[in-house]
Formats: sequence, C-alpha cells, structure tokens
Amino acid sequence: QEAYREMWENLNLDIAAHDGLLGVLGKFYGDIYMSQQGRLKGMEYLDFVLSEVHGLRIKELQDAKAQGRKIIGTFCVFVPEELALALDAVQVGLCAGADAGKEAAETLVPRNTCALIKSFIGFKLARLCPYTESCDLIVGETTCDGKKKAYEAFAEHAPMFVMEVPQTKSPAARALWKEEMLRYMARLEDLTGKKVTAEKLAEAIKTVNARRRALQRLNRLRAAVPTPISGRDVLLINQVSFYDDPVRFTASVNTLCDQLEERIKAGEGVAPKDAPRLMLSGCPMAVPNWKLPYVIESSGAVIVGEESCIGTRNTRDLVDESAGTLEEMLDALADRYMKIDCACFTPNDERLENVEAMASDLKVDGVIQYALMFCQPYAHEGIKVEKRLTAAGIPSMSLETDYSMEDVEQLKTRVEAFLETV
Ligand code: BJ8
Repeated sequence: QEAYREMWENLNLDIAAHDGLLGVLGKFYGDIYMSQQGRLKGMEYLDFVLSEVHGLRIKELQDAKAQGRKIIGTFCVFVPEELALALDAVQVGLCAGADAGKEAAETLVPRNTCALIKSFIGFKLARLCPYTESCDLIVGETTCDGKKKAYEAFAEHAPMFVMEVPQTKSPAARALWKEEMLRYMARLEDLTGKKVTAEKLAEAIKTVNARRRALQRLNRLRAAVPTPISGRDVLLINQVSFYDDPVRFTASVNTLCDQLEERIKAGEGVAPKDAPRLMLSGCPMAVPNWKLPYVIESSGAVIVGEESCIGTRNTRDLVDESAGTLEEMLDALADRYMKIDCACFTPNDERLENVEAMASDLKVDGVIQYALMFCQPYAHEGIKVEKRLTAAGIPSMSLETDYSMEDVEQLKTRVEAFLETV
C-alpha cells in the first residue's frame, strides 16, 4: 500500500478515510470470499485484481493517461464501451456498491434515494474513489428519475456528459438513441482528438463481444448440476468485468472456464447436488455489494444466475459483427443497446419473458427478486415478475434492502424461510 500512497495523494484522495475503506473492504472480502471451500485455481486472478483494485489497476490508468489516453467513467450498461475503445480510451464502471460518504451524499440528493446513487455521490464527495478521480469524463444516462436528477447535482462536482436514454422501444425511441450515440461519439472525439474509423470500431466491437462470449460461456458452465462455482464468485467476475482491461479479463475468464469444464467432467461441485438452486433478479449489485449472495449461499443454497446488469443483462446480446461500413456498425451498436430490458422502459414485457426463460433454462428451484430500497422501476416490475413466475410454477420472493449490514440477520431469516418452501 505504501507504494501507492503518493499516487493516491496526487489524486487528492482523503488518505485517512481511504485507508479505513481499504481496511473494511479487505476484512469483508476475507470473510465472504477467502473463507469459501473448494475454490477454483482461476479465481486467484480475481483475488489478485480485487486486492489491487485501488493499486495496480489505478497505476495502469495513470500510465494510460500519461500516454495521452482518456479515462471514461460510467454507471450504466447503456454507455457503449465500443465507442471509447475505438478511440483508445479506457472505460471503467464506477463503484457504487458501498455505504461510503452517505452523509455527504445526502446533502446533494434526498434521503429517500437508492443506495447505489448515494454511493457514487458519497465516493466523490468524500474523496474515496481513485477511479472517479482518474476520470477525464463521467457519462451519465437518463434512466431512472433518481439517477437523472442526481447527475444534475453530480455535474457540479465532476466532468459529466449525460446520454438521453429513451423510455420506450418505439422506432422514434430507436432514432433518438442513435442520435444520442452520435452526440456522445462527437464528444469523445473532441475529448480524445481522434476520429472513430470503421477499422477501429470493428476491432472494439470484437473485443467487447469476446468478453460477452466468455461470460456467456461461464454462465452456461455454472448451470451444471452440481454447479462447479459459487454465485458469489460469478458475481465478483461480473463486477471485475467493469474495470479490468477487457482483453486480459476475457483471457482469464476463458482459462477459468477451462477449469470449470474439467470440474464438470469430474462431477465436482461447490455445493452438494441437492443444494437449492436459486436465481437473483433485479437491481445491479455493484462492487463491493456482496451482502445478499453471502446471506443466500451461507444458508445452504447456491446462486446459478443473476438476471441483472451485473449479470446476464449485460452479456446476453452481442453486437452484429457482419456490418462493413462505419454507418452500418453504428446501427448494429444502436440495435444491440436497444435490446437492454432495463426496468426504466415502459412497457418492458421482454424482461418478463427473459426472466421466465432464464429461470427455466437454469432449472432453478426459486427466484429471489432483489430491489434496492427506494428503487421504483424494479419494485414495480417485481410485482409483475412475481405473477409471471407464479403462473409458470416457479417459487419466488422479493427482498428490499440497501448497503447497511443492519438487516443481515433479518435477510437470513427470510431467505431460510423461503428455502423451506422451494
Ligand atoms: S440499464 S438497471 S445499469 S439504469 S437501483 S439507480 S434503477 S433507483 S441501476 Fe441500472 Fe442502467 Fe437500468 Fe442497468 Fe435507479 Fe433503481 Fe437506483 Fe438503479
């Protein structure tokens, strides 16, 4: 840690508070991750990345900046990483999964704002996140009301660009989204002093698709009975996918998948064959939000799928790689991103279909719907999802929580009661 102190000081972090954060994070990680039995060798890479999350990766970002590359921060899977990569920029998903700087955040946004929003504001105001401080541009999006209003306030503290994400899937909405992508591309070209070319964009599309394919492969393999990897580990892999170098990350996930294949061949699992198989569905679990998966898996169940943006919503759809011209590629990108079934869309029937299909493909015993407190879009859709699952004969339950640890025991009681019924 000492080796990085100067870098953190240069980023103007609050060093004492940051030391405290790393201490808590290290302990939390030890309890939730390192305590697991029978982990795969390939997870050592993830452990390493996580242990260096504020160290080596930040150093890499600083080195990239020294070479003139720009750092782009995001909070939503709607922001097309392909455009940043095509301009040699580095895109990182900013952490929004811990209760840090909450009091400060509540001076900018109302108290009844979801924990994810308060978290990214808190990290900024309390000067705790070296990623946020490394960014040349932070890209917001008009998804839920909480986020879009929060970005107005956040823009007073950070260099922001907000993309207008439509709320329906009509042809007019698709046209608006394409325009917004072009507006964003122009902003990025201005920032980097470069132009997106067909060649560079094709390469970027391949890079991001390769990462999606590796994660799809992981999701197919974990569906085996018994499941060869814990849900906690897969969540971590998805979380790391947002800030690690995409090419290196993809190679590591594929290596891990090779190990999973061997494990499956040998019939080995991380949990007994008859352990209840659950799927999570709903709000994204941003790093280091590991509370609910820990509660679920320490109750004897195993998580075999996450229907969320830090899960299959981010990896399910690929960009069509057959486009030849720049214009065709931009259309292919726009089409792919418009398939995202975020609860901010109305209507959003495709999500109901996707949740049901995923639950039956994975042969789950039940679905736990997860909503962050004060999240209107996912709480509303939770009612519809539950009806749909009930009609399909799939047990489900809904949990609302935030990032505090106060309700751990209560969550455990509810999860255990649910497990009795599946
Ligand atoms: S595409 S899910 S990453 S918006 S939890 S801030 S919705 S009040 S995160 Fe999301 Fe993009 Fe959609 Fe995915 Fe608002 Fe709800 Fe908070 Fe949320």
